[in-house]
Amino acid sequence: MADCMQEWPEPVVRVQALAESGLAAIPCCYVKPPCDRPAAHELGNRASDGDGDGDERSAHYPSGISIPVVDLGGDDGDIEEAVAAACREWGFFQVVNHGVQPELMSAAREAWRGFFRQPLPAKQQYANSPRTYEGYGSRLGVEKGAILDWGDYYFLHLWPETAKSPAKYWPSNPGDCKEVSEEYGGEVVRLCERLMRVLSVSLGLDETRFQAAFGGAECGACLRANYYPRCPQPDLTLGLSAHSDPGVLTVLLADENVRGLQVRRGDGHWVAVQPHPGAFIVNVGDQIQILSNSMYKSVEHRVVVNAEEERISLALFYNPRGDVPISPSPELVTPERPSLYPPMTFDDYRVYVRKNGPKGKAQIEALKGQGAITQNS
Ligand SMILES: O=C(O)CCC(=O)C(=O)O
Repeated sequence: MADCMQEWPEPVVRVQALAESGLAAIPCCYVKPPCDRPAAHELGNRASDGDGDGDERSAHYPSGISIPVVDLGGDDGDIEEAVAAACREWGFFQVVNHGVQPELMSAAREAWRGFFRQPLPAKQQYANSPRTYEGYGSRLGVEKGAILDWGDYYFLHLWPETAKSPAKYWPSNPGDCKEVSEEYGGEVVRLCERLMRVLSVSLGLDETRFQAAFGGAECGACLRANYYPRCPQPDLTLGLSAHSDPGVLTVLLADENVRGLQVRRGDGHWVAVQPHPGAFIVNVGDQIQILSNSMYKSVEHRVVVNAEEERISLALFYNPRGDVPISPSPELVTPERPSLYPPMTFDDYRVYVRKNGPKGKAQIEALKGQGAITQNS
């Protein structure tokens, strides 16, 4: 792996520590250029009260639109149709009746909330490096002088067993953090496997096609617990810059009380996601865009922060096996729709993305019609 991935290019500052120091103005390394800042009307932070009366919407959803909710308890044909429509129109959808117990979802969220609530020294022992990202982190990408995001995170490999992060990377506090995260990860991986079948069929392919192309039972899963502290100037920064996810699918457990996730529409406008109570938010990653030959596209998303409340989210990234070359599925390549992407492995793609940090969709777009990415790219 390239040398610049051994260490962070600048001393790492914990955003939570900055926020808790009570500063009134954020340091300039968090101030985004005006074109990347959220608009004032996008900064309302309360999630739905769940009564469905839409009162929360009127203030923050100027166009009254929202990402689709798919009921996985319904008929297979209806589910495939709804997922296909959501992938074509949004690249994002929420799922309900997904089979993961609400108690397990809450336990996972609370375990990670418990981790971030510890004093700084207890967390610092897990400080991560850009070599594997495993552990406690506060930046993505190794570009010196980059404008940073207003958030800390914890990153771990969950699956397969052979790739699981070694014991030293798992927090010992809260005491149940590892056990709960593993159980939660196992359930969400099962959900991803089901969604793989739905996605395959929705594109007219055999139901096993996607899973097989991404490495069968050797597909990987990683967990990122995101922690966005209160921010005194939320209009100047972002909790997480615009990016698409490099892997196959992301299953997000959003904060039950505080909103922040926004999805970019085709017209360039950002739409705030209102998490549906008990749902997971699912989005298509770059590898599905590649395998589907751009029939389904990964979509840019970002996180806005706020001055009143901290926010936590758990993102489970479902990824291909690292060493399998991935390219458009032959069934989806035609003379009218030639193959858009060269074969590349996820291991190579991930190094490329990690080196550069969140860059909207620039990374996947840069691949179109080019030679394969190598670790030196
Ligand atoms: O915190 C969120 O709502 C989104 C997190 C996300 O996009 C990510 O972890 O890649």
